[in-house]
Amino acid sequence: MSVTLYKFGPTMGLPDPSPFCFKLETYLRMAGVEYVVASDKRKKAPTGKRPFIVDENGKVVADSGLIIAGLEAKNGNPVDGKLTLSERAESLAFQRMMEEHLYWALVYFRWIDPAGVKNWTPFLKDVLGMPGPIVTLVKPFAQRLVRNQLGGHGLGRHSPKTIQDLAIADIRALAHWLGQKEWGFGDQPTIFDASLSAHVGEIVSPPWDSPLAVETRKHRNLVSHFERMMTRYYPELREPQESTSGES
Ligand SMILES: N[C@@H](CCC(=O)N[C@@H](CS)C(=O)NCC(=O)O)C(=O)O
Repeated sequence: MSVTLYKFGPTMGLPDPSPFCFKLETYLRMAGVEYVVASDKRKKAPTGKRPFIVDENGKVVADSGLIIAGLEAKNGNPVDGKLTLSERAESLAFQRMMEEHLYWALVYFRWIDPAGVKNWTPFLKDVLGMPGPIVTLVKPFAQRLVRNQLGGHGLGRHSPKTIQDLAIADIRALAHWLGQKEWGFGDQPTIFDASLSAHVGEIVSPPWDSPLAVETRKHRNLVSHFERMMTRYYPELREPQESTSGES
């Protein structure tokens, strides 16, 4: 029996435009959890957010972190089991930084910043799973929701330059911490790496420049880490020559 994964869908050379869906799908592959991707783009989790899964028993579980924690516990911690408690604490702190702070700057530069919106709009058809004319109608509502979320979080109350500077501080911290390490902890990727590659991927992969992409591309170690993860876990999305690199 496999779990059913509800995400948005592949776009921009990534498995998903949401770093949370991207991270979770990477985890499923890392842990060898069998899954099928649901084709239903409308079904909602009780939280109203994606990703969510329907597990083997038909139970809906929402939130990438909770889903991963549940699967790790159930399957004997196949991915983070070797980390010390101190490493787990570090991993969690970085995930919180990416997912509760950097993520919101990413959202700002996609949905609110005028340059981002102009370039992001063509992808909304894939993201929302709606025909173009419906997307045109829905976009202002989606933007209002995002604006409210950013205001509620607090980041959206700052100037664009401050949002940019705050996010760049996160990116630099990640780059300095990763340094020349292949993976965040030890000789195998862990949940930290799934989250890092999802965030870096969402920043550098869109085919337009954002201040976050310009900064992130300066940190070759972050970009190489993302590329390593893609080659290892998403060979089907890489260029033909990269998918035969021998990593598995
Ligand atoms: N903490 C959640 C965050 C999920 C999340 O924010 N998903 C966004 C997409 S990146 C979403 O579904 N947004 C729709 C909405 O807010 O209505 C997780 O880790 O799964």
